[in-house]
Amino acid sequence: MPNNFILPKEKLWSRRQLLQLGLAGAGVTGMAALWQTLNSSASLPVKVPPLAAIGTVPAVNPMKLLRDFDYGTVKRENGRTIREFRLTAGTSIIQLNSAVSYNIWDLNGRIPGPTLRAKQGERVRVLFLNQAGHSHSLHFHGVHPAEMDGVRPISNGKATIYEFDAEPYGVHLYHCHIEPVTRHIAKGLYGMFIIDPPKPRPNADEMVLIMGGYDVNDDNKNEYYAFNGLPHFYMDNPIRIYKDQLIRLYVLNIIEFDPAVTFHLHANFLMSIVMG
Ligand SMILES: [Cu+2]
Repeated sequence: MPNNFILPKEKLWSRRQLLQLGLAGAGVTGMAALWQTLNSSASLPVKVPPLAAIGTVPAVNPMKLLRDFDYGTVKRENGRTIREFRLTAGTSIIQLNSAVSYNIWDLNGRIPGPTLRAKQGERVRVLFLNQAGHSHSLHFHGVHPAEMDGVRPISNGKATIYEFDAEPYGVHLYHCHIEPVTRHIAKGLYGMFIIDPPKPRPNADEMVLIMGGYDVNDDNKNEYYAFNGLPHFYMDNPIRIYKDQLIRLYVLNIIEFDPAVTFHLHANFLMSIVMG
């Protein structure tokens, strides 16, 4: 199995960058643990197959991304809950197969970017640092003020804050909005943004499946297609689940250059909830 992130980078926010955003020294009151506490009444615990069961794979890989949710950090400001995320755009080389590597733009060293997760009505704050050598931005689908639409370019080396209320609940997308948008998305600057409903859904083994494409010869056609960043990964590494347990798939199609694709599951019963 090749290392699919040949140039992994630990992107750290310096105190200087946080000072620029006026955020140095802000107190963190909790993270995923608080989220779990808030949702502790959902229902029975869910069993998830251990990652070790899939053998030797890179540190960042589609199997890990499958059940990886970024709940950010929770802060209280002026009596209001703020859920804060940090996203850094960078560059990496991804090994698409044994013969083809491809220069990508990544978010927090991965493709797709982190699956951000908030609850409807919370205040969402996204700190965006661009270290990808080109102007980029983050545009969130959903409802937010025009000035938070993420169309304004953020130059290389600069940072900005996007802040808005998490509305409405459902499965959303975020991506870079710099022209040509198709190219900026196809090279990796995208991710899923889940807003959970006020009343939690029943506990389930939840998984993220993001469909993407790679146009490696710049002909505006995709040569490779992937779930969660890497072509054919799940063909060689089947997704394991437990019998008689509710499964919830969050599915997103971010394939550029193709008008439509389908998602087909080989199973007897599937309930589909189409969002946006
Ligand atoms: Cu971009």
